[in-house]
Amino acid sequence: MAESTLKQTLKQKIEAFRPRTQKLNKEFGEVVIDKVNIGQAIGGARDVRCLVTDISYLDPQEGIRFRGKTIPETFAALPKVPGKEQPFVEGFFYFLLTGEIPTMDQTQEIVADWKARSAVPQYVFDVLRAMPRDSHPMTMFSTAILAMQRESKFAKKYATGTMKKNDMWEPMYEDSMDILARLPVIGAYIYRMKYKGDTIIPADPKLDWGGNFAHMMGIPNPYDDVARMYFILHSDHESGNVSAHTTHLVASALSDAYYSLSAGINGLAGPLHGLANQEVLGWIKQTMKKLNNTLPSKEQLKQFLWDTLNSGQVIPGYGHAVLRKTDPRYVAQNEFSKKHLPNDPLFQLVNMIYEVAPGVLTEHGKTKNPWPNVDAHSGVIQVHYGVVEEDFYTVLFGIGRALGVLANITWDRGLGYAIERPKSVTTDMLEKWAHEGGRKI
Ligand code: CMX
Repeated sequence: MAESTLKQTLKQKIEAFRPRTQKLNKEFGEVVIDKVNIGQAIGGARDVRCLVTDISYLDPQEGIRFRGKTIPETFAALPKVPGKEQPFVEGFFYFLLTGEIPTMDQTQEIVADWKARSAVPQYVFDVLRAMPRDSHPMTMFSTAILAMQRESKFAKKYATGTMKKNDMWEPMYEDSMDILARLPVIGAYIYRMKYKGDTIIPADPKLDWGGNFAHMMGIPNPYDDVARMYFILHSDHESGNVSAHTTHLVASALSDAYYSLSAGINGLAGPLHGLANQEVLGWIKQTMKKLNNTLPSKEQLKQFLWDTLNSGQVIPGYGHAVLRKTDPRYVAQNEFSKKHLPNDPLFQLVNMIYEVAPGVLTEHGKTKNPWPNVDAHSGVIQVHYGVVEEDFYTVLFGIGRALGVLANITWDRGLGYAIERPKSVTTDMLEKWAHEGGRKI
């Protein structure tokens, strides 16, 4: 296949960018941009500026910007699927990789490219079938990605011993494109095998990536637009979150994209990260069940929130390690719901929680951010369109997140980022420095 516009553009961008990174590293490596305190060493490296990405940036007040654009600006700028409200995910990936909004022709090139790469090897399905049917869908999803590692073009090229450092991004890009092309097929396969009586729906070659996912899930439109919106919103959140950082960390050892993404997906499966969307819906259902499936009053809701906190659990979907206001990804889903499902009782309940929970969390006094994150909203839209199996929701997050983390590790290799290796210290050392008022260098 001739080299695509995306790959040529990416090549030019990486080569033009590389001298900037090399100059910073060689000539300005000693310039201090931060210092680390004991709280940060123990407390998950919060606010330590030691990762670099130009693909997205998370401002605590404003929320995420993809390549400098806010969520509404991104959605407005990208080429739309004809006759649909939402943009092509394929065009969004071009934008993530290059920082340029693609033309319709450039977008269609990736649509065709991903279709050509989308065949999942049979052994991957065989592996999934060998797993107990009640395995968590995230375990199946991560396993499928890891099982496919045998296909890695990076690993094969590396094994020849002829690959130069500056050329490593190319097979990383090829692996990333292969994986992305196949993820909707794998996700929908897991869904249909596990929840829909093993009735698998083959892809429709006429459809785009998001449209095909909806089709293979067996969910009627406008679920195609839900899928496109959902994948774009969940794609990237700069590089310090668990799934992005894990993917980057593993890739820094020159592990290929399959190893790296599978590891990142395992991080996403944690309840403090991506699994929160499943937990939110479980919490909402429990609340409704206690009231014989009627909507609670605000007072009842307040009590349920306190009961959750008093039992030592977190309120899922609320709080964030960086954000200090309502997540714009929550807002985008809320706008969509106002338009498409305004009378849905679960949507009304989500809005009611938004009215009550920030006050309860503020009174509770622990969290630094009492506002909702992306996960507080996503399940409700899924239920509305018929995806009622909440343990599947994090797989949807994972398909979207792959776009961001794979774009990031392609650039990691393009710029030759080093193997990650922070330094640890002992508790004795921390206690000594604490008494001395700091580490004397
Ligand atoms: N409910 C109750 N307590 C909360 C809370 C919440 N939603 N959010 C934070 N807290 C608590 C923390 O557990 C912590 O308590 P301890 O001091 O007892 O350990 C305290 O408030 C301070 O935490 P923080 O600095 O505000 O938040 P962190 O950066 O430590 O954690 C996060 C961030 C997201 C893990 C946390 O807010 C949380 O657990 N939220 C609920 C789970 C969730 O929605 N996760 C999804 C996040 C988005 C995503 O990655 O998908």
